Amino acid sequence: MNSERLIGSPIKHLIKPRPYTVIVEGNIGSGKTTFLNYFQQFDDVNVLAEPVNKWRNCNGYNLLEKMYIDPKKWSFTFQSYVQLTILQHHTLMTRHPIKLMERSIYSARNCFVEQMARTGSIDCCSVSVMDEWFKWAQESCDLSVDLIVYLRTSPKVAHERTLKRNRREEQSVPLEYFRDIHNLHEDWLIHNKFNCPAPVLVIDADLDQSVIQKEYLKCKAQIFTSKS
Ligand code: DCP
Repeated sequence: MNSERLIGSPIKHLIKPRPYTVIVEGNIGSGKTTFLNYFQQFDDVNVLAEPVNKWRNCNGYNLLEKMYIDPKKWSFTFQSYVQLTILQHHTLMTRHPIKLMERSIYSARNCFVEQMARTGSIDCCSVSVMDEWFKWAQESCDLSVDLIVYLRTSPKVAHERTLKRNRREEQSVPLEYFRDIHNLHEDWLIHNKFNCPAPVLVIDADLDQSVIQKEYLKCKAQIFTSKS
């Protein structure tokens, strides 16, 4: 999916003009991968799927699994690695005029780290360290985003889809966790409780696959019109 080279230097002034950048957000199981797959067909779009395979294999360690088995012990390690791998996507140079990213450093902080901090899986010292990295990254790199596509689902639908797709690490994640993550997406993208880096396009992602294609078309129109 991502055949282009990761650029080493994060220094802002060395980065060439960036592409029109869209981030795709939504609960676990909301359909981000299906949405991204639809955009693979367009030559103008560089599609960057979430590096979940890296999270399942960091030098042989499955950090995603460790985080779900023992959140207090592993959440900080896991989220630090998420932050690094997502930053690599934010700073990736591309010859494509449009960059479409699954998730962002913003949802990592506002939804997942926030949930972990509130429930005590990450202590406040660790959150401070992550926030310092976040601030440094914002000052040093161009993390601008032009549009956020929010695949909005009800927590129950997201939970059911996740159980159905059967990713081994996620099988015992309770509905309550999906509710927490949903509410934080709502606080961030609908109720403006955290800083929102771009306008938000909301899609009803509870819709069935057969109907949601129409929503994708609307999205495509907005993305291609806005970038030109
Ligand atoms: N995850 C996390 N912290 C993050 C990002 C993701 O704990 N900052 C976890 C939640 C999931 C897994 O990583 O267990 C992948 O989550 P995503 O929602 O990002 O990706 P999905 O594959 O679930 O997306 P979709 O089903 O919408 O395609």
